[in-house]
Amino acid sequence: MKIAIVSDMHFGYERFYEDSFTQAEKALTMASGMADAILIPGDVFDKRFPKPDVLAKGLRIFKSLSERNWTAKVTAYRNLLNPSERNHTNIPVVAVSGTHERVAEGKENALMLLSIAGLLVDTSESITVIEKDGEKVAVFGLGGTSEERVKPLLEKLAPKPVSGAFNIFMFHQSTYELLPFNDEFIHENELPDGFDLYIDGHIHSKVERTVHGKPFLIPGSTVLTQLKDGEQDSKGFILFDTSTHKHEFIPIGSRKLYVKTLKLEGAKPKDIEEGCEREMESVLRESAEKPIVRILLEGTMANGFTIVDMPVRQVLQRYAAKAYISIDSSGMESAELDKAITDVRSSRAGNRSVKELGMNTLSAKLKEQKFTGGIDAAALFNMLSEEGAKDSVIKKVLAMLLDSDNA
Ligand SMILES: [Mn+2]
Repeated sequence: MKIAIVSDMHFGYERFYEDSFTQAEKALTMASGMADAILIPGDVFDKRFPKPDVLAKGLRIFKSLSERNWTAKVTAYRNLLNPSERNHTNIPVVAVSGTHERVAEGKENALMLLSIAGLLVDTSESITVIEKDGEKVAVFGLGGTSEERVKPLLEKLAPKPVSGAFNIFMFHQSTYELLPFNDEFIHENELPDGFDLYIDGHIHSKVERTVHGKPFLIPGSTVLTQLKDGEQDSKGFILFDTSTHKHEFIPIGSRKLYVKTLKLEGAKPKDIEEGCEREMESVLRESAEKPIVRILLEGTMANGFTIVDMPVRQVLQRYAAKAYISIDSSGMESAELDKAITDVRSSRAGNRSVKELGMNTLSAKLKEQKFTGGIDAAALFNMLSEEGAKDSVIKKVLAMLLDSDNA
């Protein structure tokens, strides 16, 4: 059987709202033409409570997917936490919920809506068997959950391969080996043993590894969510063949990302503007579709200029219609800014600015209250903030304020 793995579609993702639907639809349509079954390891929806517009668009995409001519069928389903739960379709589109769909325990999530509508089988904490021409593929699913729940849940569910089937373990978590900075993440050798293939979601870029000597595959998201170097390749899905145990990545031709680093020394605002324009023009020459561009500014500003003088807004406005452009100026240093930071840090300057701030706030508040008493804000502030200001002083000031109110 040929299995397509399509993950992390994030329907309704705000930054690239349309892409979240069109690119997922492209992946699912291509996958349905190449595979006997489609497996989805989580995050179909971007938000826990998707808006009706997002739900409707998602329903339409899965509705047309369900109407394709599927020869493979789901022939068995068993929910291990809730034995009375059943599947609502035999269409071989099988998913688990992701961390973005997670709701309180015992509540129904957005993915379940697709399942109840009979458009896919939700195999979270369940086993689903797909059959075609006598060949069986069993999918054990674990929905995305908080890291500390993974191991106890696996102990409770005790996932076991189904005999006579090609067994897949599908989940939606980080593993310690992929992100080795959090010891709570499950280690790959703690994943249940005895499966023929491990499929994971959650990670938005493609991963190809082995677990217990078997392939461990993550296709990555179908929509771009991280505008960083290394994300310039097209998004896509994985096609796995259960007879050869081989897989390939199928790119979908997603919207292109360009990450450009602009190195500048002693730069004036004009240099930055011209540099950004040069990069933008070269990107726009080679991209047919509105591209995603991230420009990283690195280096130093000319003397007398700070980050505030950078013409970032002008460049963003000029290209807003032609590209999804963002500029990261955190790599720029300026002598002026360094001096300003030193000034703020020195206690004398720091005290003075805090006092000024306090006085301005008091003055604004008094104006707001239409205070017209015969004392100015500065004098009042000094009386109140005087070291060891006594209750009697505060009472006097209050009385004065009340008097002026009554006047
Ligand atoms: Mn995700």
